[in-house]
Formats: sequence, structure tokens, C-alpha cells
Amino acid sequence: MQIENFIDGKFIPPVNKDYMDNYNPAENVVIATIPNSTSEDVDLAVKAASRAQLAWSNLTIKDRIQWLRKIAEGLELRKTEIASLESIDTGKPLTLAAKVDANRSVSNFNFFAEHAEQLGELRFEMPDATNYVKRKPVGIVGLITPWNLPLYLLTWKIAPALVMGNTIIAKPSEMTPLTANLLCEVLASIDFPDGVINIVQGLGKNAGQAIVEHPKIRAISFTGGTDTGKIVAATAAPMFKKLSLELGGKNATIILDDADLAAAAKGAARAAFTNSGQVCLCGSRILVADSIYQVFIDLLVMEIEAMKIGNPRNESTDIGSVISQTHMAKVLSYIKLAVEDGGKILTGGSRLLMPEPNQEGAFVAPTLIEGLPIDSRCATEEIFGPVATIHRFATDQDAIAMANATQYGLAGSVWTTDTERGKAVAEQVESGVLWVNTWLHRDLRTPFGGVKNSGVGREGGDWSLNFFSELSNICVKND
Ligand code: TXE
Repeated sequence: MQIENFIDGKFIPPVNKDYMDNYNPAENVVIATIPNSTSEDVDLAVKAASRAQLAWSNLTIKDRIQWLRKIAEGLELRKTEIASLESIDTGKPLTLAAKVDANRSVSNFNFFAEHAEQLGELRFEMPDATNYVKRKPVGIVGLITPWNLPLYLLTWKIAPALVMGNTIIAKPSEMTPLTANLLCEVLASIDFPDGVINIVQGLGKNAGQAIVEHPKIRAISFTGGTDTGKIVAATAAPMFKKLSLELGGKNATIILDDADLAAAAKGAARAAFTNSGQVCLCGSRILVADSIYQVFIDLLVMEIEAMKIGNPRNESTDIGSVISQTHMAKVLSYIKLAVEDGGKILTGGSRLLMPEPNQEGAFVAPTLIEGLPIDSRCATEEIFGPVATIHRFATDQDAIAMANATQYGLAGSVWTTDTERGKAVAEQVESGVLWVNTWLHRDLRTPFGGVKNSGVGREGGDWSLNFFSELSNICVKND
């Protein structure tokens, strides 16, 4: 499969005709080639977006909402294919790709269509004047997304950017180009206006950097690692671009002494190992009250060892491969480091050698490690794989202090049978997204994002619509 860029409504090769391989990580085989685009390709995309900008922003918001619904319909018809491509591209189980990635890719468009419909006029009355707030498009916006939830996170940005009248230059991760390409096929099939959405495939340091640097691209919405976020911010800030950064996480799952231990063990295992731990919201540090620590650990290990690791294409598989051989090596190096730091592996701890056709796949067993200090590298750095550390605490205040003892502040969950107590603990965790007795339960109207090294800004509902708008206040003196 040769993937091209999608610019001005057409699939076109990179100017330099340079392509690179794209792998299926669960079988370690090349499945496609994609453009290794450069600033020349980004320039072509910006020219196309410039030509499309006026007509698109002059549409009524109702017309743009109709387009969002048409895209959703087009994706809906190809949901099975989206799930299959996402599973092949990432190594995640097909069932997870269907339930999470494909469904959310469609619902992102329908959600923002509905949410934009409810946008009211913003007015502020004075005794002798009226203030009208006008929402204008930013113009051309740059969207850069990671490999863990490829189409889910790309459409999470495209939908609000579109409905607010912007034109788009988007770059998916070079590891996961396939579903972004399918989106372009859907756009072509519904005669979506040329140049409004442009997808430039390629490496972050080439095409990605070129998007962030381009003077005509006036906002950057980035989701990815904290280190990359620093590079993006350093480039965009002096250009006074609007910037949204959704970065890494090292989230705590806090098990209070009055928790329903069976439900908490299920929840903690799901939070730690969904998508092989490759979700920024994953609960990679599990904090357990002293009095229930041993009982809980036994239940948790049982939950983890009940998870079926296998061929992502099998319906019965719960855990697939990680995204790449390189990432597998990084994850395994952290497990090795944990043992060197005195950690004890309670389950997992190594690469899994699988039968045909996955014998060369990047499979890591879900791993639980106890006995590490809360400030050890494995308990403070983002591993972004199927590895969780478990720690014990005496009081709720100790748990809160441990949860806050990292440079990150994205998410977390608290498990207890006293929800008021759970809320009180959650409110003191320095994170943007917290759950009590659940995890990854998402209302798209809510603010989503983190603090500290987890990023800047919020996505979701009004926060997305405001990010992709420039607000003008017009104050009219009454006659
Ligand atoms: O990130 P990378 P990855 C985070 C997650 C983890 C990371 C994994 O916590 O840390 O994402 O995704 C492009 N200029 N989140 O490894 O490497 C790159 O090509 C411009 C948090 O993909 O940062 C890719 O398209 N772009 C999140 C994108 O940046 C550059 C939820 C991300 O790549 C670039 C999901 C450069 N110099 C994952 N270098 C959340 N908080 O919601 C790379 N890229």
C-alpha cells in the first residue's frame, strides 16, 4: 500500500518523491510506504488552505455543521475498516480498535456538530452600550498527533477546528498513517471542499517541524510526548501562535482502604494495561492503603494474569503488541532498571514470544512491580507501556502526596465506597482529569488536559471551540 499526501483535495506524492516504510508491529512486517514530506509539501498544503480559507469561513456555521455530519456518515460506513487498519498499524486488539478508536472517530464529528449547534450569541449589556463577541476563525491551523490513538485523536482536533471555520494542515504520527489516509478517502468520496483539510504524512523533525515553523499557520494543536512538546513550544511561542499541548502522564490509581476490592482490582488492571499501557491517561502507578495492600495485590495479579495476550486480530485478545520494536526495547529497559533499583516483579517482566504470525512481534507481558521508592525513575518517568508500579500508603494525605510526586499532572482515579471521601482526595490531586470508581469514562463536553509537564490548555466542548476561534468584542454605544 503506497500512501500519498492529501493536498487540495487530491492524493499527491511528496515533492522529493521520498518514501519510508510503515510497519505492522505485531508481525514486524512492512505494510505500507508513506511520504517523508518536507517543508516543500507543507508549503503546497498551506497554499491550498489559503485558497480555500475565505469560502470555508464564509459558510454559515450551520453549513459547516452539515459537513461534519457528512464526514461522520462517511466514516460510519467504514468503521470496520477503520478498526482493522488501526489494529494493523498499532498492534492493538481489533476489538479495542473497534470499540474505542473507530467509534470515537465518528462520535468526535457528531459531538462537535451538536455542540456547535448550541453555541449562543455572546453579549454583555452595559447601561448605555452593548458588547457583541464575534467568534472568528484563527485561519490556517496545524494539527500534530501521536500513534497511540491515531484517528481518535486526529478527529478530536479536526472536528472543532473545521466547525469554527478554520482550514487545516494535519500530520499524523509516521508510525500510524493508515486511518488518516482513510479519512482523506472519505473526504474525497463526499466531495468535501478542496484545500480545507490537508494531510501531510511524514517525520516529526521534517514535516512536523515545518508545520510548527510555517508563518501562515497561526495555531498549533499538538498531542504527544513532553519532550517533543518542549520543542514545539520553543518554535511556536516566539511566533505568538496559539498553542494547545496535550503531553505525557504518569497517573496514579489510588485504592483507599474502604474500596470494593474486586471492582478496584478490575479497574486498576484496566487503567494500567489498556492499549498495552499506551494511553496518556493510563494509571501506571497504583497506590494502595496499607491495611488492604496484600489482599488487593493478590486480586490485582489475578486480574492481570487473566488478560489474554495474543494476535491482535483474534476476537479473544485483550492485549496486543506495543507500537514498535524500538518502543519494546525502551519498555524492557525500564523493567530491567526497576529490578536494578530493587523492584520485585509480581507478574510479567519480559518480552513474550508468540506463535505464527506474531513470532517477530513486539509483545511485552503486562508487568506489575512492587517495592520501588516512589521517587525511583520507573515510578516518575513515563514508560508508556504495559508496566505499572505498586506502592503502599498509610493515610489519604500520604496517598495525595505520592500521587503529586511527579513532574506530570494529567489524570488519575480514586477507588472507595465513600464517594465524598473519593471526591475530597481527587480534588487534591494535581491533575486535569480525575475519576472516582471508574476510569476513561468520558463526557466530551468536559475540559480535558493536564498541568505541569502534561501540557498547556484544555480540549473538549467549549474549550476546543474557543481554542480554534479568535474572539473580537464589539462595543456599540446605544443611540
Ligand atoms: O509522541 P511524539 P508519540 C503522549 C504520550 C506519550 C507520547 C507518545 O504520553 O508521551 O504521546 O506518542 C510529531 N515538531 N500522549 O511517541 O514522539 C510526531 O511525528 C513537530 C499524550 O507519537 O511526541 C508525531 O506526529 N512535530 C496525549 C507527534 O509529534 C513533531 C494522549 C507526536 O510524537 C516533532 C496521547 C517536532 N520536532 C499520547 N517531533 C494526551 N495528553 O492527551 C515529533 N513530532
